[in-house]
Amino acid sequence: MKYELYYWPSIQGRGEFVRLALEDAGAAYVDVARSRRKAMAAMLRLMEAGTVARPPFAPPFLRAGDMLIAQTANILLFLGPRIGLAPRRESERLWAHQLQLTLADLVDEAHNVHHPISTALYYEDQKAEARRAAMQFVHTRLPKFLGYFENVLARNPRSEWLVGARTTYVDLSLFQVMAGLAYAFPRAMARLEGKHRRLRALAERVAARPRIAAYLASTRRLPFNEEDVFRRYPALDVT
Ligand SMILES: N[C@@H](CCC(=O)N[C@@H](CS)C(=O)NCC(=O)O)C(=O)O
Repeated sequence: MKYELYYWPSIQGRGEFVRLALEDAGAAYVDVARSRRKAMAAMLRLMEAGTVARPPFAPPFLRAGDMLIAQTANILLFLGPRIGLAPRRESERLWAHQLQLTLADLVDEAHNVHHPISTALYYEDQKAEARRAAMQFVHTRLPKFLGYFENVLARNPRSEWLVGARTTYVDLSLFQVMAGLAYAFPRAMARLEGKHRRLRALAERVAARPRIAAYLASTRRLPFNEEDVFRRYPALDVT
């Protein structure tokens, strides 16, 4: 099976969670919008109701044979077992999905710090509100989410991964969230460092996995930037 990943070509964004799973598995895939001219138009067409029976609302989405699947956590729920990155038992699969959805909540909250009023406005049009949102996020929500995932790691009796005995797509996503947060909130993350020993160790183990290490060193891994979900605005890295 050759997968087609549809995502905006110039940012890591939410597409990166899918990309990391495909890369770690060594799966055959095409990053459509980065692969050829006019691919963006094809991607946008797929989102228009009327062209396909089940149009996605937003990227990322994945074409697998005749299926077109959107929503990051949903894509990973589908891909995980097919590429060897999901647990076998149903209860553990649901647990992995639950954790992935919680990570999606964290990603949304991190994004909404720079877009607290609306995604449809520029950051520059909502700077004052963004500063207020940053205070709440950095002091309350970020420690709560990270504490939760640290605790999940501490409670897994079977391994140092999040779910069961082996690496799953959720571990790869947690690595990506930690990398994004360290980029966007370097001071806040440095302050919290001592409290999340297991999270940091997990992120290091993921980064050292041979296919992930090769991917991170390649040109396929775009740098973080200020068009992306995680953005470095010093005014929002509050103390
Ligand atoms: N809940 C969706 C969110 C998808 C999403 O927000 N995609 C962004 C890029 S990362 C987008 O292009 N949104 C366009 C829009 O919301 O109009 C997911 O997790 O995949």
